[in-house]
Amino acid sequence: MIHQADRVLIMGILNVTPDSFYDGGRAYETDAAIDKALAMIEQGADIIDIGGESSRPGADAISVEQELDRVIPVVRRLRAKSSILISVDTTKAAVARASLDAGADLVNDISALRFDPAMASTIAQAQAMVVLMHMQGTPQTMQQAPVYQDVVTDVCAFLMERAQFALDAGIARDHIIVDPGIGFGKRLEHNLELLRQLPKLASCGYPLLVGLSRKSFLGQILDLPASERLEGTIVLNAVAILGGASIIRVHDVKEGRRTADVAVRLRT
Ligand code: 7PM
Repeated sequence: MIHQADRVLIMGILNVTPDSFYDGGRAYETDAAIDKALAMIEQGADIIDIGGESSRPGADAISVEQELDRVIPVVRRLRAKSSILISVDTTKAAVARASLDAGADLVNDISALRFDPAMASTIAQAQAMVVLMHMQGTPQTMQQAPVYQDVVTDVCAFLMERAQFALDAGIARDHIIVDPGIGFGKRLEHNLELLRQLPKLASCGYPLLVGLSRKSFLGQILDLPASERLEGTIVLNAVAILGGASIIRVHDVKEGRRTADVAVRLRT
C-alpha cells in the first residue's frame, strides 16, 4: 500500500544524465551511481528514482540506446544489492521494459503515458506501478507562457483522464500514483496554488507524489541558486505532507526523511 496515514515515502533522485556526473555505461560511472543510491538508502529513502533523460526545460531528447546504456546497468546492479523500490524516470517504453526486466518496480513517466504509445501496455504487462505526472506542453515548450482556466481543476481533470487511460490499458487501480508536476508548464503562482489546494488533489482517489526539491520557482522566490534552496524545499515538503502527499521526491534524502517523519505526525 502506497498511501499510509502515518508514513510518507521518500523518493531519492538519482540522475544518471551527462549533465550531472554521468556519461553512460562506463564502469566507474555505474559505481558512482550505485554508491549514491546506497547512501540514499542509508539516509532513509524508500524509493530510488533513476533517470537517464533530462527533463530540464529545453533539454535535448536522447536516443533510446543512450538512455538504455545509462540506466540499465544501474538498475541491474542496484537490484542485486538492495530490495528498495526502484523507479525508472523515463517516457520511453523500451527503457521501461528493459528496466522492469532488470528488476525495477515502477515507472515514473512525466508524460503520463502520452509520449510513447507502447508505454501503458508495457507497464500493464509487467504488473508494475506507474507515476502519472501533469505537464502542460512538452519539456521543450512547457515554460513558454503556460495558461490555465483554473490550475487545480485543470490538473485534477488531466490526472483523472490519464488514470482512466491507465486503467483501460490494464494497469491495476492500486498501481497508479498521480503527481501535479510542480514546475512543468506552470508559473510561480500556479505552483503555489497547487500547493495551497493540494488536499483537493489528494482526495481524488489516488496516492499523490509531489516533487519540489530545489525547483526553480523556489529560486524565483528566494533569488538563490539550486544549491541554496534546501530550506525552501523542506518547508514546502512539510506543506505537501500536511496536504496529503504520500510520496515526496527529493535530492536531499536525510532532510526529506526527517521532514516527513515530523510533518506526518500533524496529519489527522
Ligand atoms: C531541470 C528541471 C532538471 C526540472 C530537473 C527537473 C519531477 C519528476 C522531475 C516531479 C515526477 C526536477 C525536475 N521532476 N518526476 N521529474 N515529479 N514524478 O527538479 O516533480 O527534478 S525532473
